[in-house]
Amino acid sequence: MSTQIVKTLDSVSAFLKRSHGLYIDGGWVASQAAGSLPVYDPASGERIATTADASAEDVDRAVRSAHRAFTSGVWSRRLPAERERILLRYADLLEQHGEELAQLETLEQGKSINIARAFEVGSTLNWMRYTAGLATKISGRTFDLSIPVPEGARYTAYTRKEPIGVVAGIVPWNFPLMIGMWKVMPALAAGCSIVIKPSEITPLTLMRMAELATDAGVPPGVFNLVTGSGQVCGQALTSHPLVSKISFTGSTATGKGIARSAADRLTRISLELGGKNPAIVLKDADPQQVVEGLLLGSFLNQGQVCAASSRIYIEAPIYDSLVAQFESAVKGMSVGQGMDPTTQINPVASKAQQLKIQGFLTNAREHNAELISGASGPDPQGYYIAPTLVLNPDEALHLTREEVFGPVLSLTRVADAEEALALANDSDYGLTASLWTTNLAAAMNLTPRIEAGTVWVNSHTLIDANMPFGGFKQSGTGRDFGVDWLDAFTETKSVCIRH
Ligand code: TXE
Repeated sequence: MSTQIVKTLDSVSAFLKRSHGLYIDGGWVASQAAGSLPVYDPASGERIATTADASAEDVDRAVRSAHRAFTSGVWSRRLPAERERILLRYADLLEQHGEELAQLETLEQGKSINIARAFEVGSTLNWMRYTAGLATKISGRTFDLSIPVPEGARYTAYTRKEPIGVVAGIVPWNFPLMIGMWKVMPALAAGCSIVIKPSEITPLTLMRMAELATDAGVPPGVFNLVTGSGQVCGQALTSHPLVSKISFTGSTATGKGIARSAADRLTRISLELGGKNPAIVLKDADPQQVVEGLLLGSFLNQGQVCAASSRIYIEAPIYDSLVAQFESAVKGMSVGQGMDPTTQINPVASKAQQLKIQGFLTNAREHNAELISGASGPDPQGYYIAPTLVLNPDEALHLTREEVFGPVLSLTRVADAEEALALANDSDYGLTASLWTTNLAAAMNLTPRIEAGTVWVNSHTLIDANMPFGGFKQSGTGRDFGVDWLDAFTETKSVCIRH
């Protein structure tokens, strides 16, 4: 065994061995359901933990607890500065337990320990502190009104932003800790209570974060967590009548189903769904910047990133030379387990995801697509996919239009920027895109014509707490991050005063 492999902390081993329940009212409780769900290490396929498989009754208990906490005012009517201070303390606790949480994430999700430390822990800290600060910035506006009756009366109105109530947070498995905190933090900063459901594939880090919330001073019931399947636990949570808002990140198909059921009660929803994100490379682009930036943008977290670049359109004069550089980079990538910090490509998160990606590649081979692959994984039981380039895929290939969510990147030769733009926009998705050029006029002309919620120029996938993020078209509704983030977790109340 390589000496490079990070030694698992005793606290991580102890956490994995625990008998896990549901986090309700500030502590662990047993599920009323008999079943359980395994958690596997994607590097070996071995079971590393067992979690509860919550029933609809369990979910009802969690939502009622959150609702009681909300209506009691113990959090929702607390001074904003007190909420801010507790949430900042919560971030400090993540920092103190950073290595433990990074290791748990690598073990349940498969990603590199470097990425777990830098993103799941490091970036999440930035988001947590940014969002904690929003608790003290919630504000409305004042208005003079022109209502003419009764004669002589005057009216002044103002708006209040009030916490929306109980939030249901549904979290996927690609960045479980970070995306989980993208739901917990704005909900708590706004004064809401939350019931969060991690993915059944990767529940562990959020379970630990539930305990740390209590340690930070978040009152019992304000942050409840249920583990279970999407079909039972997720469905019961998103359709619960006491849930006022659903914040969902996941597949477009599941998101549409949740939107349909939310329509019955007009439950507020934010949906952050999939992407099939294009990159347009013009002939004047800096080749080194392109290759480095798009390797990161495409292969980070094995391509399991909703914002990942997955189809690259390159102007003909530089196509061959860029393909050669991508090929040599992909063939040189080291593949191995996430706990080995020297590896660049790690297993994907689940057997199901591995099979799904393999299906896309089989379909491409059946259509005689030109594929270039790097090394495969060391352990046949692990969920490895070799990093792969697909050259000039045609419409017959499923991967041309569908989200692969794996280390698979297509490179297509185009005649000019207009052809690239037409192909880039020819998608049901519209989450992110990037444009690579040193020509300022071209950048300014093209960015408004790209149909995507985020457009990067000369970078891709780099997000920030202060920059709104969300999708055009079927990539979702609503925006996360930025100074207006809490709007989605509040209702606006107009107060009209006659005087
Ligand atoms: O997602 P699901 P899956 C894409 C990616 C991936 C594909 C399938 O292409 O290959 O989706 O992944 C919960 N009511 N993304 O099947 O089903 C589920 O338990 C309520 C992109 O894992 O959307 C989990 O917690 N909840 C994405 C969460 O939804 C339900 C990240 C996501 O699972 C539910 C992940 C239901 N009926 C996958 N059914 C991104 N945007 O980053 C499932 N869930």
